[in-house]
Amino acid sequence: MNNKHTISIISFIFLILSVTIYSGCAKKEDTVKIGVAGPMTGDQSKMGLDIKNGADMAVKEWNQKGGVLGKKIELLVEDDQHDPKQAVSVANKLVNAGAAGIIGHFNSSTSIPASAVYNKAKMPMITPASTNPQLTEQGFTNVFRVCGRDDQQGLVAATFVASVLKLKKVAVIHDKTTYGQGLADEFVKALAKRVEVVYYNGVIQGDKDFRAVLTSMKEKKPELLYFGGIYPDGGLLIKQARELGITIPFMSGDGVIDQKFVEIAGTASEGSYLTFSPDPEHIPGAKDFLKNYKAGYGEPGPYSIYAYDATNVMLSAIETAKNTDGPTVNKTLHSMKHTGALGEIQWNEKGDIVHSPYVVWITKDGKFKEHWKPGEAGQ
Ligand code: ABU
Repeated sequence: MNNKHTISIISFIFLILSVTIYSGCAKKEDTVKIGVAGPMTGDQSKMGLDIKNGADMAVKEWNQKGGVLGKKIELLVEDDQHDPKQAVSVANKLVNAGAAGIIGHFNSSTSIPASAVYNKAKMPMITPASTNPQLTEQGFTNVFRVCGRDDQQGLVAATFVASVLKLKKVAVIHDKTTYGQGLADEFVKALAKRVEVVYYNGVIQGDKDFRAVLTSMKEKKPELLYFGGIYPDGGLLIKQARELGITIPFMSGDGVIDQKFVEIAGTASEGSYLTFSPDPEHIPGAKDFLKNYKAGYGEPGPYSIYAYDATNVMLSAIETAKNTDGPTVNKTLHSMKHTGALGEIQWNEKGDIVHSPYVVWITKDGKFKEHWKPGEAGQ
């Protein structure tokens, strides 16, 4: 090969490298990508879409003010179909797409396996809704939640049953999922033998007929039915219980508190006790969120505001860190005190919020109303 040829080949390689490096940089610098993942289709899609809308609203507000780090923010929406395997696939997709952070997932059974993928990539993850304690017990420095935990939620439910309702015998049914069974077990643990569990059983999530389980439960004469699971099954369970003449109170957690529960159960939803955080309608800082969300997306679901706060705190951390480097943003999140629509967000070393938020709500005239909070009379 003569010198002329060598120079031409080197020039060609240099040109290709320059184009590749330039186009790579240009692509990377276009936008800051934030992922949002949850069940966007299927029977739990109401929750996934609520979360997507909350994140979307926050991103739009940031973009109207110029974005973050001088770039527009792009929301990457992924559907995990509340399936753990699909969640891992979605997590890999978001990592490969170069997302700077993830808002999600909804289900603890998807957040936990997906968190391992994000952890490997050192990508910050803030779940608005996954309450199973295990998520933040893995020692991951990139995992955060803006909701509470099921050990806190189970304790509030158990205190209410034992000290306010003063019951002696309860039945516990769960949906065999990480969240549903986990919450049911936390409730049983927190009863601490003050109340006898006369019936304990699991059902298959998505089943349409719970009559056999309810009939065997009825024979044990419990004074309350506690359910660990999500609204599609919770709604059907209490509807069929009432059809079988079971009149005892029904109690469940944050996976059930949605208008879809009322739609499915109808009048059987009346009087249901549900644990969740306090009503944003009574939180002054939530006023603008509620007004703007209703104007843009309709009535907010229980976790819309959590997704909004999670997205805002993620973007604030990126802005404070002055870059999208995962470890730097994770460190920033750990040291942040952020005032969100729901109030102050501050995390402990595990990534759990410092204050437990749970109160007991009741279903009345097809709506949810705050009913009792720890510390009130009756304990
Ligand atoms: N916490 C409500 C349901 C979502 C989950 O933790 O699975």
